[in-house]
Amino acid sequence: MRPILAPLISALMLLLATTSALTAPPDESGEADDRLGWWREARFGLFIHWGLYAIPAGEWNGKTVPGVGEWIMYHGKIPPAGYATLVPQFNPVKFDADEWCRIASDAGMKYLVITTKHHDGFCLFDSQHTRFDIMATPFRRDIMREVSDACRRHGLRIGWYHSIWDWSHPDASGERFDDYARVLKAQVDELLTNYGPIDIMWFDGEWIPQWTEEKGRDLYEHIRRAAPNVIINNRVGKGRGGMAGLHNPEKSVGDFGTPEQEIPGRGIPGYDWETCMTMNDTWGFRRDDHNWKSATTLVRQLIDTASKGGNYLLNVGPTAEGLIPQPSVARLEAVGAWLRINGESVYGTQAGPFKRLEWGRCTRKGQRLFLHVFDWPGDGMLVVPGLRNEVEGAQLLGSATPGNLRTQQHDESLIIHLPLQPVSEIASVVALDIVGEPDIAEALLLQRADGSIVLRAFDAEVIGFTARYESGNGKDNIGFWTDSADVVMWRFEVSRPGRFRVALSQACPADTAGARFAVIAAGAELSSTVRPTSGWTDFIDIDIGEIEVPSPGKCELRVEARSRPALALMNLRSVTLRPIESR
Ligand code: FHN
Repeated sequence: MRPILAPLISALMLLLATTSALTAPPDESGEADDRLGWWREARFGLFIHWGLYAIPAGEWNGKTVPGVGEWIMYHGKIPPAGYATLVPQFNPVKFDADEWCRIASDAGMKYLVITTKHHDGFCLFDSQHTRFDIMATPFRRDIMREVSDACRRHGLRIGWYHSIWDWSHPDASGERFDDYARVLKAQVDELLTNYGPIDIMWFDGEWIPQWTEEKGRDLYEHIRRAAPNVIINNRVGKGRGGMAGLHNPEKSVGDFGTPEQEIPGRGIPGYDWETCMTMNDTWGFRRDDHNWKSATTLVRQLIDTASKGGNYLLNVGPTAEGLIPQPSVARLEAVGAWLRINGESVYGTQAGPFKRLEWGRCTRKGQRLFLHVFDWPGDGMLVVPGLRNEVEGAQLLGSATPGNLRTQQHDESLIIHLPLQPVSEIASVVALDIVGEPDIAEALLLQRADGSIVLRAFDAEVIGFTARYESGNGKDNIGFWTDSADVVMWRFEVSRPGRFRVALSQACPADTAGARFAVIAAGAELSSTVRPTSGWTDFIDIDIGEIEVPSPGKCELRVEARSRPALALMNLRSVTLRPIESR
């Protein structure tokens, strides 16, 4: 609880931190590399959403409240006074921080990020700045204290999730938001000061209009000076780009990007990023959510993320008693079992050098490529397309018969002779040692036998920070095209020049359709407008006119916005050039 001196102590802490803010230099990239070193090595962490919302667990006054469990106050339109009735009920007698950390560590996780305060405003730690905290419950134990101590006992790095949006604080939504922002900063100071060295500050709820990039930058620099080694996500500012999950350092502050519930199709090349993912459909516990992803899906998502140079933050939502749900525990055990055999193919790796592998993914560690085979070749011949390097060796991780696998070069590809049975149905890993930097023949986009040229989203290059390739759930397209300055382009080879009809496969809900765009190729420009469809995955083909490609050779086609869309320009699945038979 709050002794009378508490506000004075916090004010002093705040003053000291602010003062130090005036003296320490801003961050230099070298320091960022030092700070992020362990995090880039780690690749895999545990996300924990826990709070009062675990008590109702998706139900209020006998009625099911739709949406994620931690949003029940909002979706259930529960007033703060009604929600506060949960405080005297919060008594997680089965909570055991050491058990949670053991589960995480056995799963192969290297760090943990837990909600210290979610949007509902309830603090799981003893704060001098609110009565709406754990010390007001029958439990009266500081969760952050117990979690941070247990993390250190189990060798886990410690991350604090903290929501900027606060549904309960009286100043967090009105004219006195700046007063609330001072409390927010003071609570961040408590979280950085009271629990020993902390490794990550993971902000969220930044999208509210009262929170600005300027406030985010101020908070980032405040933390940077108060705790130089703490890593801070891009949701401290407005970098999430309209929830697009992309990190755009030219426009926002933060040490890493935070795509959520999806793995960017090409990753976010050149930047640090972490995908956060639920195991079912909710972050906070819901007793009725049994839509669990399989262990195979979770392992392959971890691999997919690492193959694109990202971290994977996998979520659990503990119950009101303080238990991680058994389905989550079972999946984490399976992921840990896979990592005990194949961990070197994830930890400390970088993105692989291939644009696409039909049968799996690739991560890289220096001159060692880790080929994650999801689809085991029936004939035992694994074809690595375009790889021209000399090979020093190839081993199958976890194989009962260790030793080098036979490899051969064939037609600018490498063939690896595998045993007929995989080591793991989830993913078997071939560690391939190559000579020199990866030398991969880029598969040029070629004109088809019928003369057509089909430019697919996966093969596109994107210039910009919002538009990007997305796949899964009915998508195989360029999406999140919220910045009209972004350009989507293809490079391809024309062997039979002539005149072509140009068609786009596009999807765009009516409320944002209608923006103008242009297709530029071979010196010609065709203009058109985005047609409305029933949704982001309802694609239609639209004909936008004719172009002439006068001579054979390399060609480039660009799609550019010519007006600002209401939300996003379109989802673009492909551009097709069909030859017009000369009469
Ligand atoms: O609104 C929150 C949501 O409850 C959850 O915490 C996720 C996890 O990153 N973040 C916000 C939605 O983007």
